Amino acid sequence: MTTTTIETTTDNKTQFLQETLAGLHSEPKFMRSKYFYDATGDRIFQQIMEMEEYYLTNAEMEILQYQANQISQAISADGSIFDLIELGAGDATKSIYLLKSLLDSQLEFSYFPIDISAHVISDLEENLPKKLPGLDMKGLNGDYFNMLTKATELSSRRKVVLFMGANIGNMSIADAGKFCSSLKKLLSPKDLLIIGFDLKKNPKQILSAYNDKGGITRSFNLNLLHRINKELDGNFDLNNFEHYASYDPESGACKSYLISLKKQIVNIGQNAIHFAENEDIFMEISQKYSLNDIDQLAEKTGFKPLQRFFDQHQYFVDAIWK
Ligand code: AVJ
Repeated sequence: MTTTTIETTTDNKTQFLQETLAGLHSEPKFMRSKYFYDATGDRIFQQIMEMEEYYLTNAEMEILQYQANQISQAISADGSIFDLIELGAGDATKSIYLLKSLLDSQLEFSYFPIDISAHVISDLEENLPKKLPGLDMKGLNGDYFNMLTKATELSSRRKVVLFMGANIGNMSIADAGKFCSSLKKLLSPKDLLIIGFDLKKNPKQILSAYNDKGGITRSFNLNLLHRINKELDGNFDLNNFEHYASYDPESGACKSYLISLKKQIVNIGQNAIHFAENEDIFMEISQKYSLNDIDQLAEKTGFKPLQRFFDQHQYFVDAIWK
């Protein structure tokens, strides 16, 4: 079933425009962080993952490197035939360890990586089969739920859903609850969810991961303005906006903003957006969890926590829910 076609939702651009305008006409203003990932955004995110301050990647990498076999055993406990569906697959550097272990265990599965970035999906389709001979895969480009529904149409085997990389962190706790409930409704009782959370820890460590000295996170945020200029005929002056990150240890919410440095009007096509001096655009949440928060999320969304896997510092956890 290895193919090179990419399933893309139509009207991506119309949706990008509508969601952007809706956010910028709201009070307070916001943008959707899923739009960070154009080709440039993908590249900057790679740089973020290599930053000294961004501890998340190494932590989850360590989990996959050393515990892939245990995770693989947990997956196959209910049978050796299944589909592995990965939400927000990225470059799959972490999942490769798990995929290797599953292939080595002679399990019968297809891999469906889903990503919002078309570029990411075409790279995966090009490179993964070379790295993992014998892997049966099909990449799906689009929103999680559209593509998850598509994957369930393509196959009716038991599903193992991978949602790693702390991607759940890009939702508020309330939205994460809605997301997990909807996901649970799409799944059958034997299906599994493997979900990665960044854990609450020293607030300074968290804040510096999103406010790095080199200004990479700053350019990651500003790149969305650049993307709007390019793709939606906008005229943001990037010099007139400043990156601001905050972390609240009580709620675990790490948030980033762009602050308008002056009163200004920005045009997006025919639409005029007014900014007051020091007005903020909420760009992204990276929610941090305690172990208790995680169990509560599972419980209120109908999942049963089965197992969890930590890195040596307990910065991060990959939890298996049924
Ligand atoms: C890809 C959502 C896990 O929130 O840590 C990194 C994205 N944004 N630095 C995160 C991100 C700024 C990242 N996730």
